[in-house]
Amino acid sequence: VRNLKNLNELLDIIKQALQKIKPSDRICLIHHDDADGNCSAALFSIIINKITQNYPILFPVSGPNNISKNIISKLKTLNPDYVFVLDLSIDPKKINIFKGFILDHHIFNVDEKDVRYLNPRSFEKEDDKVVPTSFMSYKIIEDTFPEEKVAWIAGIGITEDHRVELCKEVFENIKNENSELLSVKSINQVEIENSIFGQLWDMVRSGRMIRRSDGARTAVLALTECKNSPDKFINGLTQNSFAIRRFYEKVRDQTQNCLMNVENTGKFYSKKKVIVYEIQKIGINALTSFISDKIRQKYPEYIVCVIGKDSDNTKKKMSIRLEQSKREEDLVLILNRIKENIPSVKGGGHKSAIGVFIDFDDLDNFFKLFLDLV
Ligand SMILES: [Mn+2]
Repeated sequence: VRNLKNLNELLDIIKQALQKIKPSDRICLIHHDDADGNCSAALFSIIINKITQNYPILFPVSGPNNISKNIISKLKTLNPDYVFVLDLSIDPKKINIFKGFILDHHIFNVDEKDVRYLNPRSFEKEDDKVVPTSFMSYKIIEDTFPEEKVAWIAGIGITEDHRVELCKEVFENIKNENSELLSVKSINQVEIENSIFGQLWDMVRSGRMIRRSDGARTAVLALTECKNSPDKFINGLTQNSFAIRRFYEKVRDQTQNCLMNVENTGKFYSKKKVIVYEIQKIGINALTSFISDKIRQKYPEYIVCVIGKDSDNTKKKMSIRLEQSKREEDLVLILNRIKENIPSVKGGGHKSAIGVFIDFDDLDNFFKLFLDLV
């Protein structure tokens, strides 16, 4: 973590690091498998291809603790010249045998002295003003290779991370580069989610939902393949985007029933405006997070809690969402208060979106406290 003054300084450090890459260098990218991480990986793939004429080798992972021994040993075998990590708050020590950096925007717990870990939170303390990784990746490509019209890729990651207003300039660029994609009256989170960018977000995350890390990799390859023609991505007209289009349709079809059930089987707490909904397991990953986003879009006045159905019934995964323009609560603050009272509760996230892991037996207590704190 460096003592950075502002975003420009952070971006300059990355640009300088990228300038050292030689055309013959081999590069690996470890990235978060959500839409922000996938879009960041696609943007870096485009940058690296410009420099080396080759694409990096991709390692999508589902979280900072999921960089397995298997991945590290694969990296050792590949022996790349650089390893770059995107959108994950991992300890730089884990990859210190390689040259490279970690570009992240999550709340971090990393050795303060390690200069290879770059995070805008080191100079920006206000959560709402912390930019997503795909925004930073885009700023680098915009400065270094302005001929690449790839604002639309960054727009997808920014939409997922709820930073549309903060990163308005990217959507202004999309208007200029691909006017057919943006017909919204004003650029704000709700309108963008309801535009084609809502569908693009679903397409990019459908990869990991159907095929886990292989699917996330397919999403990155599809974005990279279609960098100059988002219409090809949307319609699945290249090899990888064709696969993504099929994953997307599968997710759409399989979640439809689930979403129609909310009105009948969800618990609506009308005084506090909270919905609690438990889903049945269907063979899709990251389902609670997807379903909770969808319910939030349908009931923006409500705080939405979605409980997943696990194979063993001792632990539960939950996704909780709220619409920032309608609700004042800070879900991270609420979660921290609950953690003080119920030790089995784990998880974290952003003000408007958290993931929670909890012992099944503590579930009732959790919601008693949660409703009190709302
Ligand atoms: Mn992110």
